[in-house]
Amino acid sequence: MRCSFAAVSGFLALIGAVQAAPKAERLRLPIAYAQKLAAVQEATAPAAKAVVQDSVANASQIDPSYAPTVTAPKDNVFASLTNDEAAAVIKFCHEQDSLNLTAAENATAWDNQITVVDVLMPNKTDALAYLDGDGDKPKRYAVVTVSHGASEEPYIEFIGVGPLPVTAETSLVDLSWLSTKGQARVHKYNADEDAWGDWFAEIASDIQDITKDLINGTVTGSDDDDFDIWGVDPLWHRDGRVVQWVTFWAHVSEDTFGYDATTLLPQGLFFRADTTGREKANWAVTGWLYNDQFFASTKEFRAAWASGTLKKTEQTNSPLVASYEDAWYGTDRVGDAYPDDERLPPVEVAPDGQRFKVDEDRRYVEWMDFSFYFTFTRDTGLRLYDVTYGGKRILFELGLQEAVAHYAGNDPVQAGTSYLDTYYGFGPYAFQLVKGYDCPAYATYFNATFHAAEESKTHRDAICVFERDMGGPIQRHSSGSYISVTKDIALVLRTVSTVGNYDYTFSYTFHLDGTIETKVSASGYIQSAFYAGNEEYGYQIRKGLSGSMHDHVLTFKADMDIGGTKNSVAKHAVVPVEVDYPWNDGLKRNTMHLQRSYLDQETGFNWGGGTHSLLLIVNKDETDDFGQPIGYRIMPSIGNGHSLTIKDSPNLLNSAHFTQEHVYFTKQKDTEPRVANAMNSVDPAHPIVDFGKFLDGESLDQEDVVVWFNLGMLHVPDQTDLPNTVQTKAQASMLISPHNYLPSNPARRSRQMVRIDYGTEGKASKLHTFGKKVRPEGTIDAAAAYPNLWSYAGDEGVRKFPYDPDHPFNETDSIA
Ligand SMILES: *[C@@H]1O[C@H](CO)[C@@H](O)[C@H](O)[C@H]1NC(C)=O
Ligand SMILES: *[C@@H]1O[C@H](CO)[C@@H](O)[C@H](O)[C@H]1NC(C)=O
Ligand SMILES: *[C@@H]1O[C@H](CO)[C@@H](O)[C@H](O)[C@H]1NC(C)=O
Ligand SMILES: *[C@@H]1O[C@H](CO)[C@@H](O)[C@H](O)[C@H]1NC(C)=O
Ligand SMILES: *[C@@H]1O[C@H](CO)[C@@H](O)[C@H](O)[C@H]1NC(C)=O
Ligand SMILES: *[C@@H]1O[C@H](CO)[C@@H](O)[C@H](O)[C@H]1NC(C)=O
Ligand SMILES: *[C@@H]1O[C@H](CO)[C@@H](O)[C@H](O)[C@H]1NC(C)=O
Ligand SMILES: [Cu+2]
Repeated sequence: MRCSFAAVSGFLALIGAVQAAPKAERLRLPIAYAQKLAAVQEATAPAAKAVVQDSVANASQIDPSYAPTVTAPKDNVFASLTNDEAAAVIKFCHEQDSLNLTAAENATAWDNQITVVDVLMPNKTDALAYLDGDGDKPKRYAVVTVSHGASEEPYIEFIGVGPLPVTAETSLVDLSWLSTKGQARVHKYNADEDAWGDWFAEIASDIQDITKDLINGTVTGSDDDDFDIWGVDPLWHRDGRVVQWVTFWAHVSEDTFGYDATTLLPQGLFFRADTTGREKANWAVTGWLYNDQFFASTKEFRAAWASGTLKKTEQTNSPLVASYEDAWYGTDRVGDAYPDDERLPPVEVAPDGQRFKVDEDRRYVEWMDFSFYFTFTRDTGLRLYDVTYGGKRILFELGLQEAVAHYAGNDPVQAGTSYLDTYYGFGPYAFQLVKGYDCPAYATYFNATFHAAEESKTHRDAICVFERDMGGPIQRHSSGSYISVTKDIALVLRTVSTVGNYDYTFSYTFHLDGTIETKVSASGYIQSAFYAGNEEYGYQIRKGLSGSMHDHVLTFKADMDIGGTKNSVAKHAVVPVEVDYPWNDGLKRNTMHLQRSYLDQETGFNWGGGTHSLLLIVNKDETDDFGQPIGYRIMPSIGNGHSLTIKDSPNLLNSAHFTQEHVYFTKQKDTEPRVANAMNSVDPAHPIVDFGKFLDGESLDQEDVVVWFNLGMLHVPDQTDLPNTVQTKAQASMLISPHNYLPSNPARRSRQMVRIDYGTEGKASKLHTFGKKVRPEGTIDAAAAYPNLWSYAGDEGVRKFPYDPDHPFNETDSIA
């Protein structure tokens, strides 16, 4: 029932309750927040009485150039290595005889070389001492990835270099403490990748007559080959042998419009290569597969083809098209135009400038009651540190850990494919964002730099941060006499990485109610399969083509600190029960209960079909007014958490034990900073980091809890995945949200609300605008909303060895 009197008096009662809010000491809650709340009450109280017009002088004049800066309270101790630091580290390594390095520029597979240089994140203990107290700034270290190719047993090793800057104190530092196997190195089973490529071309060249007949093209090792040959990742390890299945993919050349569509053009011809050891003489082709017919040698395959007993497939998957419009794998616009589509659609603008503060050098942002530092790494791209809300840390660290794409199929290449994408890295592929498309034109953009193969590469404007209107209210209520509504204004930090065929957009969104959303959306080209007998592994999406189904699992680390580092994991389950109440005359009632318990020790958790359990990171020692522990809830938002469908993957072995449940909770340890190592896929049986070893039954009772949550999607492509997957369906997100943490909804502090009183006269009687600018005066620059995209410039490279900062080396061919 809508009773206007009751609604109004309820509203006034609410104001009264807030004005009587307890003092900060009693709240035992974000003190800064409580203080600010008190201040806001003063500011808003008159508004609630009868302010019809703005209280801010000349408030309607807009200022699009407003862009406040701030000095971060501390240095960013998580910052990426600078170009100078990377150069100094590389030079230092070249001076160490023990490493026997060859300059990356000249190195072959049989030399030792530096592949990556990155910052070694400071231990949390040291970082907190600095951030929270008088502790010294943690010493800065680099982690150097060295590929030891100069032996029969090639390996990749991670070595620390520090402290930085390089001085006489600097030395090589053992990093075995970062490894669950006690050794920061893996056997480099793919050391001879380049040689394999040449050898595959020889194999294919030997059967040119057959490929011409079966798949209408040839490979001879020349630049205009019709096919690319590649296959499983990771490699298979069986009985001491290293085995890989590879297949033919049509090479899309300039003639065929140059689209990056190779993964849509599998040809259905496979061979098995045994590449054990480093001598080509010992490598062998041990099988061919075509149209579900297996042959144990090239000789047998040729004999079957020559004798005509080979059953040929009816299907083809040819890239050849008659005209531009026929390029079905092309992404350019085709088809009848939508009505009115030549006109401009609505566009996001920031009429009154930037409402958040940035310390550009320290990569630090303050918005409303939030603050955070961010950084960028080669392996995982964008990462957030020391995220505070109301002046208190809620997250020490938030960011991607690993991304798995696990395929399946009746052919060995699909069956054998389980990408661990940090091997390729999210940093190298975090390309420049397209202003006005990836992020609003008005966003604040940051460069992203990584150091690989002794070169520093900078992606211009690869990270964006912007405030946005989420397009609807965060709060509203209407009664018979008034309506109150608050805009959902949020801050977004975003980056996009195109790892091979897929484009992953990562967005961290901060909301006025204290919630942080972590979201990933996927687009790009699917990796498809040749359609032959594989209807159990996906849909046919075109002649000769299967949308090979697969799971995406993207694992994030959320090192939460709620009211300090001592936290517990509460599980509040809502369960159906039958209850006999004193008032029910002996007739038991079916109902539900909130059952409170704790997850006592390190564990994984699965939300199952419905989110009937609330998972909370709480602090038992910090309670609200009612004695309940303060906490933050972690809850799936889009999607419902994700885990790999395939159990005990024969491809991933010990390298991805973090993919079996939706979320894991472990006790924070300086020795367990990451769920995986970027080289886990090189030797999945013996990875540097096996997450399974993190789960060793330690107590989570008032300990420093780390949450590892999985976002993902089961991807069963259908025809609308052609030519590129659409993000509408391919996305997932997780919320971290205050739960018994604040005395009321803090979005109420926002001026971006309105209350409209209307009575019985059929018109508005009062407008409450709460001190914000209304009916703005000024000009919004339309051109600023539509930036000149000719400024899109791509990457910049700076060679690091030898290093001459004044003469940047500008090779941009290969950025990975
Ligand atoms: C309001 O702002 C405009 C533009 O900045 C300025 O010209 C004008 O003098 C201001 N008016 C007052 C009353 O401050
Ligand atoms: C690479 O080799 C060439 C030819 O030997 C030499 O001139 C050059 O200095 C080497 N580059 C580096 C960085 O050592
Ligand atoms: C150093 O590496 C080179 C190849 O770059 C190799 O020939 C040589 O044997 C290595 N030296 C030592 C001492 O391992
Ligand atoms: C085979 O390739 C040739 C060009 O090399 C092309 O003209 C022809 O259409 C192709 N056939 C099929 C079935 O794709
Ligand atoms: C971003 O990178 C470009 C290219 O290296 C450089 O010109 C520009 O100064 C960089 N911007 C900042 C803010 O560092
Ligand atoms: C970080 O912590 C690990 C494990 O306790 C320790 O071995 C390592 O020396 C620490 N690193 C630094 C730079 O203090
Ligand atoms: C790249 O470097 C070469 C050689 O130093 C120079 O001639 C050329 O102008 C540079 N190109 C750009 C785009 O800076
Ligand atoms: Cu997919």
